[in-house]
Amino acid sequence: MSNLSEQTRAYIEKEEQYGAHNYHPLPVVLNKGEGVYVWDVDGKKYYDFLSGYSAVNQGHCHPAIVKALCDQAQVLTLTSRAFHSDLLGEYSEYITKLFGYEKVLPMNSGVEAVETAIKLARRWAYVKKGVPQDEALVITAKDNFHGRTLNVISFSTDPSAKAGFGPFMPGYDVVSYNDLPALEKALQNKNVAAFLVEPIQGEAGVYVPDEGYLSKAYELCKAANVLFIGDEIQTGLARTGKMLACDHENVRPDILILGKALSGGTLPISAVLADDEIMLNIKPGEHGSTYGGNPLACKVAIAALEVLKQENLAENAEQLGNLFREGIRNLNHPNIALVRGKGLLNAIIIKHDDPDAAWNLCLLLKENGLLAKPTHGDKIRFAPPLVITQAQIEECIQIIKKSLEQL
Ligand code: IF1
Repeated sequence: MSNLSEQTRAYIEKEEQYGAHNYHPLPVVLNKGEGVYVWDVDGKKYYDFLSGYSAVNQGHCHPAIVKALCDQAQVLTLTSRAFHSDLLGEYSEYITKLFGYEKVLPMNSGVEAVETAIKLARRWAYVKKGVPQDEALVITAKDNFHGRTLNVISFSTDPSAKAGFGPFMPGYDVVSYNDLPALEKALQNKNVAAFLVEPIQGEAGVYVPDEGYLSKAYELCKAANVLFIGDEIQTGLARTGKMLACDHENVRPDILILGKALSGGTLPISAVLADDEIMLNIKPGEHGSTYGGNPLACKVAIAALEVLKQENLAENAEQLGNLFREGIRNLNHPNIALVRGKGLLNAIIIKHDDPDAAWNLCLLLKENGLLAKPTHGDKIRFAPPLVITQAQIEECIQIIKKSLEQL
């Protein structure tokens, strides 16, 4: 904290004094965001290469999304589902037609949507597959990240997300990611309801599975009468160069989970999409949430999805992602072990004998005007808003180059 301005230090100290210490943020205090940029309280401008963990795909404070938020906020924000609203039907039709499903169940945070998907899969297993009550199994992948509720961390393999929070929920089987034989073996259990998987593992350091893994995994699930649940909370909504990461392999998840950029970073909005055969096993009064499907969220989500389409953000992510990975590889820098990713979801694996190298590089990047954060030690995720331009990507590669030279 040595080279921080007085006011930055004051903000951080107040947050530490009165706020839980459940994060270790980079020492920067932001007070403005616009497009690919954020500013700190000292007026310094940065490229945002985290994008709110991929919630700000459309860019900070996108005018069309903010307009939808502000307009609807003056009219009606919440009815609860005890009554109908004029927007839930419109939004439900819009999003189900956009992604090609029969029904949507609206929730708020990503993990709530993951919980909802698991409940739908278990209920389908009991009602449609004939799995004995309370014996449904969900298979997940090692190094998964699907959120932080007690049920979801029950199948985490990351001690920092799980240790010290037991007891945990039963009913899960974990197989190594990108490992079809392991999945095939686990699918032999007749009580398996679903396979829950991230098309690319984000928190694990942008782990891209082999070409064909997702489509083969889907086929294995179908052969075993098991639902394929795609968690696209981070990889979805144009981030990886397609509307959904599963689109790269033409896989249509039986249950699709969306979140984060569904609101363009304005408020928590998540959604679970499935066909009637799966969705209608939950009857009225058997699942819900106070804010799920609120009219404000419906209006904002339509605007956020419209922006993705109208601004061709998936195509932009595809092109600029290739440019980014090529530019980083061409640095041929000794401290870069590799760069991997798809579209504008990328990570650089740092090779350095100093265990804090990734963190120190992020501090240098900050000094040089680019905000990024390490994930799991030696990996740095680079995920700018998808509205970034080629010139800006090229400038950021130079910032990364300069920072590496200062490391
Ligand atoms: C944190 C990163 C982590 C997610 C996927 C569900 C959720 C997430 C694939 C839950 C949330 C966030 C949570 C945040 C850090 C960030 C994250 F990968 F995106 F960087 F942790 F892995 N499925 N990811 O990525 O959604 O309930 O948070 O809305 O918890 O530290 P949520």
